[in-house]
Amino acid sequence: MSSVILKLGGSVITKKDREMQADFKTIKRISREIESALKQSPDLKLVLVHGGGSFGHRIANKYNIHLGLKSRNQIFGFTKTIQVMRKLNFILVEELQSLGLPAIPLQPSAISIQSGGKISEIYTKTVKFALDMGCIPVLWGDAVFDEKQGHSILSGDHIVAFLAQNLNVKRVVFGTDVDGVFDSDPNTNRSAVLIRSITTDNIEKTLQNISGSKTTDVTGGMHRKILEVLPLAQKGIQIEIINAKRDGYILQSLLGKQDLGTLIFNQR
Ligand code: IP8
Repeated sequence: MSSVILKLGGSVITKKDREMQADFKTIKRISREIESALKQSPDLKLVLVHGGGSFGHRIANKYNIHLGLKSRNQIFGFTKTIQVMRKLNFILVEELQSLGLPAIPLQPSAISIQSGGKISEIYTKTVKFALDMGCIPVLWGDAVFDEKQGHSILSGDHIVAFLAQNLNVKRVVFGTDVDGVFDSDPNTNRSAVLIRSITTDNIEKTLQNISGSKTTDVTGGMHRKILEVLPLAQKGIQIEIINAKRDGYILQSLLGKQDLGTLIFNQR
């Protein structure tokens, strides 16, 4: 049985414009949708990964954690970034567990090492054990030790890409706060059109039209997300980008519906 990785964007589960505020309403709704999907499809093996939103990004940015350790005061910022991410994760895991779901937090900074901002290692054995036992492993974008630069940021998207390559995964769903990938910026262009499917053949052309995220985001936006998942799509893993702010989309997506946002897949 293959697993599905669901990434919950930081902009979905936090109020991105307010420092360290979780979006409790959305977290509750999404947790219920996950519960409902697992009831209807009990064999579904689910891995959750979430982003930093207004918890991790601001503090990581303030202390330049992504640029590596250059001065002593960054050490506190490094530990603080890890702590605020644990707080956000705690809120999500508490909510899932309150519904009886066996969600288990697997702290990325404790099981990963990077080198120059790129993953050297994530100890995936723990994730596999958790899945085999019937748990829902929950990981998140985190500040991590880096063998070249002391510390760096491991984004949730990088975790997703790594896990998808190292576990038996057929589908990856990105729950974001937009409907999918547009042919131009929908915030500035009212006639922007949602691209329903991107194949590995037309991906480069599509990328030329997408700009990075505008809010404080030390790990980039949609552009980077697509580049990130390209090797996965090339390996035959189906990627879906959906709007997790829309009621029922996470549920429908987990149950296999594929026309909710943008689909990225290998045509060959
Ligand atoms: O929001 C980054 O994770 P992302 C998390 O998935 C931190 O890019 C700590 C900034």
